[in-house]
Amino acid sequence: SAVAAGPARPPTPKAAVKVPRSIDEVDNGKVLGFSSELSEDHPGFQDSAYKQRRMHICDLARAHRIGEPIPRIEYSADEVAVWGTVLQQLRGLLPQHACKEFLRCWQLFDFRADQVPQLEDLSQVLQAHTGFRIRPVAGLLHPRDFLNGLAFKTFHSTQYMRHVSRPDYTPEPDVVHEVIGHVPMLADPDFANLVQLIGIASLGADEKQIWHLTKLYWYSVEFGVVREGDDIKAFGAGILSSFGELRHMAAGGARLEPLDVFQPQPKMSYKDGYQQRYAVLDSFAAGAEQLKAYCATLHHTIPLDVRIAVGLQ
Ligand code: TIH
Ligand code: FE2
Repeated sequence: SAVAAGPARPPTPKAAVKVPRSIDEVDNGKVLGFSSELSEDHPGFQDSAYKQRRMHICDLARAHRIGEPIPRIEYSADEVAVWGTVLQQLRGLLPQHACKEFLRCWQLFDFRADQVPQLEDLSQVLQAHTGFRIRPVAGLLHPRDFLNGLAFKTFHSTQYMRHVSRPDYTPEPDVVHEVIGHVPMLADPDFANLVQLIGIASLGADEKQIWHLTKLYWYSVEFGVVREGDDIKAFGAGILSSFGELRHMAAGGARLEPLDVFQPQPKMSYKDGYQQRYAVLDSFAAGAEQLKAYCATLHHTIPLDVRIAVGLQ
């Protein structure tokens, strides 16, 4: 065997992994970063009014309970202006650089430059098309909870706006990223299936598997690109929601490497700016098959009631 020889030792008992039985058992409170406390290199670090505004929106997310409508945010004129700027810039780039599934679903949403879409309304559209719903969250959620949510077709989403000084790129998820990057893709049934599959694979996964799944999610759902004929198109939300990143991709600013879900994935970071490498899928369907094949190798037992709840036979 390839395992290094060592003194025989009984395996260390693993802490039991708690498998949520419904979305109510998925905690949206373990936020690891980018909540209302910003690090020094964040574009809004010096802006106390901005930090206060985020605190307010984060408090609303923390108070939200499943089954209640997502609170509507009255975005300020400045926040609407940031949204409008990003939308207008992206409108000039997406038709050429976004994948066809994205462009098809984009038409379901009537985004306007003078109004930031409300998560509650988007959640209703998604529920009608793919059964996905949105749940507000105060910042970057713990990976296990985030992935577990996907199993129950629940997408945890931030609701605050990126800082006005950097409409082109933010190091973190924000409402623009969620609404433009993720929401249209989640209206596509095949994509939504794939995303739920990553979530199902995370139920009962050990820490190592959670980490691998987090990276697979990052290199596909966040930063994946796909071949369309001779072209490379974006489907990753982190590319679709940032006109800086999208230009970087369009200019060939990053290496392209095929996604191999069975291989260890490169390091991922929220702090290193534009990606230096994008993982390429030959087709959406092929990528989905690969991910499914990987998920099938994770032999952990999902209790029967949970299997039924997420629609597994
Ligand atoms: N960089 C993206 C944007 O500016 O829209 C947001 C993020 C995507 C993934 C991680 S952070
Ligand atoms: Fe994201």
